Amino acid sequence: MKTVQDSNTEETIVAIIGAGVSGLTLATFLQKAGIACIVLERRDRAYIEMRQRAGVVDSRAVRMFEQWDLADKLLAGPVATTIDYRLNGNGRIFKIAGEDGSPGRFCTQQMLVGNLMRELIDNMACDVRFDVSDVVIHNEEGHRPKVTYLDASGSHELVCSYIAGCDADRGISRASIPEGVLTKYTHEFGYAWLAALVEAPVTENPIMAVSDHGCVAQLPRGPHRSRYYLQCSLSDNAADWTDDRIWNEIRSRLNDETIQNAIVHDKFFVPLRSVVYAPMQYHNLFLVGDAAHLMPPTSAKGMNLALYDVDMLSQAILKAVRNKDDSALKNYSETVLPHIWNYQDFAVWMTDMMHDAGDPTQNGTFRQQIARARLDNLFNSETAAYLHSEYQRGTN
Ligand code: RFL
Repeated sequence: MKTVQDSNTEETIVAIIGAGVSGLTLATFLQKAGIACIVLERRDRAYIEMRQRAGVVDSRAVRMFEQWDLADKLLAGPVATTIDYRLNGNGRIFKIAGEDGSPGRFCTQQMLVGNLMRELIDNMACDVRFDVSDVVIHNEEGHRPKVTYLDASGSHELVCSYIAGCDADRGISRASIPEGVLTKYTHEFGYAWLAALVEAPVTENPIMAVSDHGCVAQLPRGPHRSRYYLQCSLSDNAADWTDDRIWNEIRSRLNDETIQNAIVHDKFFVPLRSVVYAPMQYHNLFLVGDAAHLMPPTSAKGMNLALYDVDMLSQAILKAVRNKDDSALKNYSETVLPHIWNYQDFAVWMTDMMHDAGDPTQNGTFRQQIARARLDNLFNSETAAYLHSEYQRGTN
């Protein structure tokens, strides 16, 4: 698939920076379509296979994998189509409406990434290069793009037609774009989530709970594990949150003294913020996933939006390579951004509702009552419930 020009210079069609969920998915689609690509990743394979994050591939993304005939290879079984929205311990089960044959699937990001690696590297023999460093993008107008990097054997140069920046928020792709080209839009919510992976499954429905002591969520992470998220202060750190405190807060916020302590496998803090960079392209570099936008985990959409970008970019590259028509590539950013903003709106709506409705010391009792009215609406209005379901499915 690649042409070797000399020992250190090679040629490919798409250079992909980053072997996270977006880089691996893009490479899998391109490889399946017969378009040469090389993936450059700074970490080793074992590290990437261990990294735990998201849990649900939404209906829209499932449909995308089905269209590529990859859903059964990559994804696990159907996910719960219910959410237990609790207010001070009183639960109401929200049923996600309008499933149309492609329900969301349970698949932790770790499982998806592991399955993508097996398919891409072990079955399709795609060229994924781990442990690279000093990746530099050369993307000047009028020149063929190229990427230079180092590995244990020395320095290398990849000449290509397109570069996909799939290296997330702290990668080099977005940073390679000259100052003044991108606009950064950002919103800080003013609090953080403590994420704790525990050895206890979700017993009935995934839980999103509002309480006077702050928000708590329990989401499935396999048959024996779940991830709890607890609203906390931006200044908190791991030493403030012993395992005992985590379980006491869970019992208090869910108003359920029967919950037993279980092993806490890991815990980390996520500041809740929304970020969008626009445009998502510069000459022949295209930003994908977290390199272009960050979502608060309340929305459970970060990975799903990364998959949306991959869907749009892979189709645009196919059109450019197969039909010599680069119109979709030129419009990549304009095509993708309305969807991203739509889901940022959902994320802000969801985050404000789940946090304002609880602890009033954050935003006051007026916003608390408004947020509780929003929550009630999901159960009192079919229209509100349907819109919420569309967002959960990723289909609007
Ligand atoms: P990734 O998955 O972080 O992959 C980026 C890859 O780029 C590599 N890299 C480089 N490689 C070469 N050279 C460089 N200079 C490089 N710099 C970086 C990195 O090593 C890495 O392998 O980004 P990608 O592909 O854009 O995917 C985005 C998703 O990972 C992210 O949006 C989700 O994890 C967000 N997210 C969730 N999304 C959901 O859809 N549902 C969820 O329930 C959900 N929960 C979460 C989340 C993210 C969380 N954290 C840790 C921020 C829960 C949490 C706690």
